[in-house]
Amino acid sequence: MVEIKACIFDLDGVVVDTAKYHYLAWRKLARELGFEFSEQHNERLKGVSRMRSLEILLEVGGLSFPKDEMEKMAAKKNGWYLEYIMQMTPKEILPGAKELLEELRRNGIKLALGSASKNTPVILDKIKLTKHFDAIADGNSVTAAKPAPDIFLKGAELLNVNPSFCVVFEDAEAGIEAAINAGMRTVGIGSKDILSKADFVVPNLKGFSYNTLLSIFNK
Ligand code: B16
Ligand code: MG
Repeated sequence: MVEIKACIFDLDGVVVDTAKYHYLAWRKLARELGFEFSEQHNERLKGVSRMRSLEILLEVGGLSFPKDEMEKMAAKKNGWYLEYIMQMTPKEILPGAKELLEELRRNGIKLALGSASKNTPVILDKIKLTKHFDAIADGNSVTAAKPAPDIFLKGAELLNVNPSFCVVFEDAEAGIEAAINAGMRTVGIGSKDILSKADFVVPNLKGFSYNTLLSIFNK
């Protein structure tokens, strides 16, 4: 039996689908640079940091630039991305996520958000979920990107819970690896093929309850 004291949620792909906005902004940058960036290419950017995303994008376009140019490009893309996320509303919370957060809190489970995104505070504010979390570990407080365990370890530290009592909800392979590297349990959100390293995989959080969590881990 595994005692569960805390749950840590990834943001993009678990609580909201911001990947579609990242995609539109990256595609705009790619077009400006003279090449097409497909949705399939965009899959490679999920869960990955902003600068690593840009490196992958430039790799797709067969281009390379000095570091200072890359910083400017990343800032430009983020400006476009911000225009999209500023329009977000609570309607964009993915099915089941808010209900699960509320039920977990009622059952005494501590809650953290663990995301690579530096825009986490803005997004949580727009979808009105900031107060649903006891702690926030994001790209502003942690520099080492997933699959490094740092973001999730920071979340556990802020909650004052030992990593072995934490369950991470993640949609990206790099995120599942980060959670495993942190010594935590994992629930993958998405496809079993991609998230094969997770303890358990569900297609989304719809209908996922506190009892589901207990039935998976309290055996
Ligand atoms: P930003 P997550 C990640 O969010 C996204 O999946 C990834 O595509 C993005 O590059 C990264 O955040 C950084 O985002 O540019 O807003 O700092 O899945 O860790 O919640
Ligand atoms: Mg994600």
